[in-house]
Amino acid sequence: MADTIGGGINEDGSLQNTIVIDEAQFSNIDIVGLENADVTELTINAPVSDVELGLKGDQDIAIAGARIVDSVITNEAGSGETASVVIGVTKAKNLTFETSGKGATDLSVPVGKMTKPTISTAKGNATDSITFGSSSTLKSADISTGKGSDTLTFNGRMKGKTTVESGKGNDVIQVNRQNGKGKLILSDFSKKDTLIVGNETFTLDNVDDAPNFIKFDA
Ligand SMILES: [Ca+2]
Repeated sequence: MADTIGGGINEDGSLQNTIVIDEAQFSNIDIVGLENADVTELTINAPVSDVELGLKGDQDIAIAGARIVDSVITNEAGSGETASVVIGVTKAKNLTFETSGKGATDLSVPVGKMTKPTISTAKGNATDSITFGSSSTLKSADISTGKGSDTLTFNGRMKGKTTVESGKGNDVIQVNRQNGKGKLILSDFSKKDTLIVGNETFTLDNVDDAPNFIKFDA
């Protein structure tokens, strides 16, 4: 039986994020700052699965600790708002990040492994930022960021095949990856987009010179 935590209104009128978790796993998560705080901090004490987080855009969320599997984070923030989430768990497997509202996404994975995530931000003009830090390992991601000028940063180890559909807008894709044999596929790289690899900058004009672990076909 799943329980919903949060979802209320703080004293300042801001909306609380929501957490849906099976009762049997409840003791595996410590939750701090769900009420009347700027950041909701989740500490995963023991692996959890099928957790659902709803981000309202008023409170940031930071997740640390042990493994999370088959979980869903939904950006429910409204237009003009930004849902910020930091995921720094040991391993996040089969994470789905989806966006039901028109709000922007600021997603950061500073450390830990993220395997087979599906990340999709608002289809509208929201400006999204997705960052994988130098101590992270990303494997086989599927990312789409819609319209708006989005920034995607891959500074960690990359494995498998990661596909990015950055949509319309002046998108910037920065790659400073550590070792790893992964491929990065920029399926809709257009003349408005910029690819930065190390200290080299590529546009559609010179994209043939980009390192060959980066592909431009769907
Ligand atoms: Ca875009």
